Amino acid sequence: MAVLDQLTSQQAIDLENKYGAHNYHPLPVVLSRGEGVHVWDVEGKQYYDFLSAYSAVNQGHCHPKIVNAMMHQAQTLTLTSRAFYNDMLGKYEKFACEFFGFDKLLPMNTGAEAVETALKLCRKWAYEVKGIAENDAEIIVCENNFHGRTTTIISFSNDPVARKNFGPFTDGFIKIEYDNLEALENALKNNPNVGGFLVEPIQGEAGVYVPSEGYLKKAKALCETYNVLFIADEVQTGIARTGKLLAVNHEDVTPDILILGKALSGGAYPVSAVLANNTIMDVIKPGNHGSTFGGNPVAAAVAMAALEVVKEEQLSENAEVLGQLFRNELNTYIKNSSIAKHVRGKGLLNAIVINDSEDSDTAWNICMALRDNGLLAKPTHGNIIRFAPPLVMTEDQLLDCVSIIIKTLKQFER
Ligand code: IF1
Repeated sequence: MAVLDQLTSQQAIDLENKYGAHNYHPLPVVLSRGEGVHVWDVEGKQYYDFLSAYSAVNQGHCHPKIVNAMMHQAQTLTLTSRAFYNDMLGKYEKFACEFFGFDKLLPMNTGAEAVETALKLCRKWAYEVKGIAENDAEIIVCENNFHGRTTTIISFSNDPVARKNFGPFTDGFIKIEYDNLEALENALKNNPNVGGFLVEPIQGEAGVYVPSEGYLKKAKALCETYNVLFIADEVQTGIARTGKLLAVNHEDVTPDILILGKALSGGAYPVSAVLANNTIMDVIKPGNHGSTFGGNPVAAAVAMAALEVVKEEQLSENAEVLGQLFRNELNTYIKNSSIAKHVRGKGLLNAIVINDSEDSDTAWNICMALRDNGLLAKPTHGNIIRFAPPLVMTEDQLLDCVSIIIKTLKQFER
């Protein structure tokens, strides 16, 4: 079969099953085109995308401004490595530092790489600025976190499926309950060697857990009191997803280290970044850290275009308004529903809790029915379905999706 022959959905699935590692269990739908809030399968059926590639496609699929920037740079200069300078990286670094309000940016490619970078940066700052004895630095993390899939990151995960048989693990992490300031203060008080606190402003994969009002602000204040770096992982919550440019903006919190990924490129290209001010970032010297593709010209061009779209199309404001509408509409339905228990979220990062046990396949079956009804979503854990459409959605499209979701949920009412 010539590789470019048009496959049927089943043929595409069979090829992945036969030749691809089975590290995912995708919903059985085979997509071949995306534009804005829509994707199409190989048979030509149209869907609303309510996952946005886990909040990487905030700007909508194949946004013309982003694609044009990528195409232009791809025909000009794709990669120099950091062995030499190029004419795009400095422009991008300046643009992004001014966009988010930091002195410096360290460019990487995936979210996990950016998280690893932030951990290394925090540790180096802990030894060279805070004065913790080398190899004694601790970083506080939260139970039920998700920060990526590298060995160090899963070392502080409590997801058995993500950890089993991948040991031995990396030391130097203290786990505390999410959204618990007393736990944070105790950890800070009882551990003099803490260099940083790594936290998701909203725990996405855990099930879109929005912390109590004021949690982030008070957590940052505690970190200041104990001279510990507040590290915000905004890979999923950033880039306008929660109704502000960054989720920490809801509480006017400025992190010491900011981690970005996913929609930093609008889903067009792997782009991630770590931002910090000079007192922190200047501990990094030549040879300390890097990557072949980190800061490549295509990534620079794509990220600048993706961030311009956020501003030009007022995606934060749109996410805020449509998010409120989504939760209001779903809450009205949930009042009389036997299948949906709860809707929660911020901006257009939301989730519905299904009235069934965590190990039931009801949430999966609902997502299969949503697919049949023309909307794509996927459960996070067990009985929780995440709903995260592209932020370019219109009110009419959102209301159309709400009616599809409610119509589908009603099919499961007992
Ligand atoms: C998968 C969800 C999971 C992230 C946060 C870092 C990363 C992610 C807050 C790492 C990545 C992705 C990874 C993908 C599914 C998805 C995800 F929460 F977004 F749904 F798994 F939890 N920090 N999240 O959410 O970024 O290296 O992937 O670029 O691994 O299954 P990455």
